[in-house]
Amino acid sequence: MDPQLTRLSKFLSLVLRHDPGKIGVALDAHGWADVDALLAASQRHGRPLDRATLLRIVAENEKRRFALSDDGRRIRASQGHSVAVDLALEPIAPPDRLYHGTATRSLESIRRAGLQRRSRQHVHLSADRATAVQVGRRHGAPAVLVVRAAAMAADGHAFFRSANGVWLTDHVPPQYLEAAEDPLPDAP
Ligand code: HQG
Repeated sequence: MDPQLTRLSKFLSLVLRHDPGKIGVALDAHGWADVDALLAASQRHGRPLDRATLLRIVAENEKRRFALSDDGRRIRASQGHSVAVDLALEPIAPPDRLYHGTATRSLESIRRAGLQRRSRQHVHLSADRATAVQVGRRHGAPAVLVVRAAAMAADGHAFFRSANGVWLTDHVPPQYLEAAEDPLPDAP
């Protein structure tokens, strides 16, 4: 994505996941914002965003972070919220194993307390290891934790998959974490 679109995409993540009040936009209970209201509020706050640009961001965002409603009148972030929204996702059976990327310095605490949501609404997991490495790298020297997801589900923990393929759950107790893999080299 070109740098200008990336900047606007980050701005949209901020508004639609964390701080809609920053530009005076309202999210409904399921996290949807009215597109017209969002465009107007963005303009008012010095972010020139028109409908065509918004549609490009939705279409071209490499993680497909945003979704439009079927009628195209509302938009929401598909995951990653810190504000309380109910994405109304149906629980689904996870694969046997899921992956979580984190910083090596967090491993000890995670071993003790399990994976916590922290500031977000869910713990975020991925179906593949490579994605987890990228996620972990955002926090420092990355490490990948392997989650025994099917065993968790069998014990009654609910799993969800966001519209852009991120696996979500409330908490991963430590007993479902496999031994951490070696810290990964910093190079890709
Ligand atoms: C860590 C990005 C110590 C957890 C990604 C993580 C993802 C603990 C950090 C999405 C802990 C929270 C979310 C414990 C959890 N002790 N540390 N007990 N439990 N943590 O950013 O999963 O690019 O809120 O390991 O791709 O890194 O924004 O979560 O390191 O899908 O679309 O606490 O954000 O997506 O960090 O990332 P975050 P995350 P986007």
